[in-house]
Amino acid sequence: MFVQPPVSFNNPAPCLDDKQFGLGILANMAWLQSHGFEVDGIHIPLLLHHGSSADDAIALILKRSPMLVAIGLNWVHFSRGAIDTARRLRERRPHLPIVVGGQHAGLFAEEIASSNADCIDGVIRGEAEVPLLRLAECLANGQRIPSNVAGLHRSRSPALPPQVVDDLDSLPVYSYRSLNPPPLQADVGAISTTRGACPFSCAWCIEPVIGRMQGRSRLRFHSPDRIVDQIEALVQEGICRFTIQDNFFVGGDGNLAALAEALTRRGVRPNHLNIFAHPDSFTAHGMSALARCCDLGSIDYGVETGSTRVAAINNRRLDPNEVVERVATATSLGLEAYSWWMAGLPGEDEAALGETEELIARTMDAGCIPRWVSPLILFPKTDIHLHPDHYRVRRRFEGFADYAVFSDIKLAEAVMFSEAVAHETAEASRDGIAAAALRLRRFIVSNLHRLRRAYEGSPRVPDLALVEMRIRQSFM
Ligand code: B12
Repeated sequence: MFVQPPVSFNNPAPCLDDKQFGLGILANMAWLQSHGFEVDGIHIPLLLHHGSSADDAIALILKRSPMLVAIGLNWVHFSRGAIDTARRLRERRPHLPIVVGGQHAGLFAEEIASSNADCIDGVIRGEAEVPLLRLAECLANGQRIPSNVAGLHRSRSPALPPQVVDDLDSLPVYSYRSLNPPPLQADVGAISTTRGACPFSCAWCIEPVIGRMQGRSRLRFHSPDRIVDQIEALVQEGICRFTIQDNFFVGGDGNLAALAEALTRRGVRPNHLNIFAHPDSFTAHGMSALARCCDLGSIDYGVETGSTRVAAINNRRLDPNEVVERVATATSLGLEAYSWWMAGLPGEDEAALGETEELIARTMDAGCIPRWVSPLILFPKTDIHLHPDHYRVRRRFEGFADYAVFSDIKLAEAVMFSEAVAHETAEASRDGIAAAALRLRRFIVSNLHRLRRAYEGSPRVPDLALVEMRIRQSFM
């Protein structure tokens, strides 16, 4: 039994989205199923959303008499809910084996396993197919949880390193029908195209670290045909809008053109294909392949900052003129281009914020739609967290318990986000960082006329009212 826990049973309006179906859970379910195990999955936030109580959710899990419960803790904000779900299950069924897994759990595996030994049998660090299969086989044979499962941290015993399935394409395709209740948006699905460490080393990002921690030191890509297999399987489930939000962009034009070719060759035409990218990931070659292979293509660009000085401090390549040129190319090819920005980066002072505003304005003039401004969440094991003095940063959060504050904060409180800002820079206090995010969001709203002007007379005008509503909601 796989469980997507709530953010917290006491926080009905969490600061970050709680309705996602984690691809990691779906992948593990497909894997165990392909090895002959019966799998079931409960998405507690959706059950609560549809009116069930916490007790109903726990009772529903137990009613299925699972042999093993695996609770997903992939994102920071589910911290308290994951542990609380385990505790409620343990109170009702003391001998039921319970493990926790997912990316966030992996970051703090020892701490979680040792502080919650009363309700959790272990925490899986890393990719979980191999350890889960081993656990399922042992439990099915009437054995107890063995002490030598790859990646499984138990209180007091040292863990073996994670073990992964080497051939990525041999993993079975996953289904959005495996978790219940079904997703709120029935026609949208995310596609997993890569696993392993990101080759870039942006100082704030955990992705170079997390891939290695999960047991895969290099970034590995699914083949284009395997990605189309996954898309085809989801089309059968009624999904027609797809998003690729992982490190696919690292493969640049080559991988994008190969995917577009495979889709066209196999007669699979998504209504919408969305891809997350760095501004320099794709040239006109890759972008036109994307535009041709689906009804609507879109690219979400993580631009993050407009300051070349701040980008350099944080080991991120940035050429503002190139950013404008790339987003302009995207929109001229009929793609929707979106931009994402951050506040609170080391080195970000008044002048840098001004440069970010300038780049936001220039990209809007080119038709690129700002999606969001997020204060940096400083995660452990990132270069900034490891070397705060070098970046002139003060860390506010260290362990699992500190980061669990993300479970408590409500959406309305997160508007200022200050409690959850995990660091301070030499240039900005945590209130200053929250204020900087707000300033950039306000700047976007007061410059929406630029977008209207950019789309004047254009045959395909994006829903600018929706754009405005999203940004306005973030500070009202
Ligand atoms: C794609 C993605 C998303 C997609 C989600 C798509 C989806 N439906 O899952 C989107 C864009 C929506 C997203 C959003 C967010 N994300 Co995100 N995301 C990723 C990304 C790039 C890939 C994850 C992925 O799907 N991998 C493919 C699957 C198959 O692998 P996997 O997740 O590693 O899963 C394996 C193991 O972790 C484990 N596992 C996973 N789940 C479970 C569950 C159980 C029960 C068990 C036993 C094991 C297990 O087994 C899996 C298979 O081996 C990662 C970074 C990365 N490169 O991995 C960030 C990442 C996980 N996200 C991150 C963050 C912070 C967020 C946001 C909070 C951002 C924000 N500020 O809003 C939101 C919140 C998500 C939400 N719940 O709303 C952080 C997590 C850090 C943390 N400690 O919390 C990461 C590491 C990125 C980063 N650079 O900071 N994300």
